Amino acid sequence: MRRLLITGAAGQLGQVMRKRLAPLAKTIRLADLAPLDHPEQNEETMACDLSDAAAVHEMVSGCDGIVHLGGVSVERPFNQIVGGNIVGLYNLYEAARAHGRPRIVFASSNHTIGYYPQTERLGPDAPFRPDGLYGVSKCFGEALARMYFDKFGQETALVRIGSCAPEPINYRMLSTWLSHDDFAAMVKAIFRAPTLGCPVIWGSSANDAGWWDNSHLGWLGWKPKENAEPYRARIATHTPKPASSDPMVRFQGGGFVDNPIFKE
Ligand code: NAI
Ligand code: 15L
Repeated sequence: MRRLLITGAAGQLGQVMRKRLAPLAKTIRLADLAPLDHPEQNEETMACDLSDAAAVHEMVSGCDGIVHLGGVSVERPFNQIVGGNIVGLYNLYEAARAHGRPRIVFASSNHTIGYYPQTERLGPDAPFRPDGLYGVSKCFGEALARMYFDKFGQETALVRIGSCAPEPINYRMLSTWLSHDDFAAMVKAIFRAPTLGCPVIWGSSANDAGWWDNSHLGWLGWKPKENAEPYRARIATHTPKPASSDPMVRFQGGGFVDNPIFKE
């Protein structure tokens, strides 16, 4: 690619991915509402609020691919979620439609299905069971992406990320962990694929205790390499085992199911 856009580039995953994805494009365009670190030689930065349609059009213009990490990433009052995750998604897809339909990696979330019990194994067609307004906003994003694919051929990978972190630090993450390297390898495979469509991709490493079935993705050529299991002993040493009634060991979305509907 000539130019790859990473939104939410100032965030946790943005900071990790900007270096790992550098080989994908001559120029990496980093965009965020929050201040961005000084750009490297292969990078350019752009301040952009996703809720501002004109700014989003400018951000997307000239890009051949988009890794969309921007937006509210945890449970918040609805009026805080709506700008980035609802209006922002619409702005992004309208801008992509106007600028040659660059392939999009959409950072969706396990919180689209958070109310499933941890005893269930899920494939890509499991109905949504969001565990809060944040999860609902990601369901909206997935539905919007799907509609733009069916109507306009806009390709998107709907990546339902579990817990993308340097290492798993609690019992739930033995199932949900996605290593940074596995995430970067997935994104590279998504951009390498000759055709993509609009698949759901479960964003987890090859965890022995995983809940999600990616067997529909043989064509993608992505095989996660890491596994949370070797961290089990360390977690057992440092973390008391939660009671069987604790949402952290009952629901796939963990503690998010306990969130109230936050008000401003
Ligand atoms: P983060 O909260 O650290 O980063 C999100 C970034 O988006 C922030 O830098 C923020 O300034 C920016 N942002 C928020 N509202 C914006 C707006 N209106 N306009 C422009 N930028 C805005 O989140 P993190 O952990 O880096 O996650 C990245 C993406 O991946 C998020 O969309 C999140 O929902 C998703 N995700 C992350 C998971 C994880 O384990 N880190 C798990 C599941 C999904
Ligand atoms: C998410 O969707 C959040 O963005 C992230 O901060 C974690 O809470 C993650 O899910 C998780 O479920 O561990």
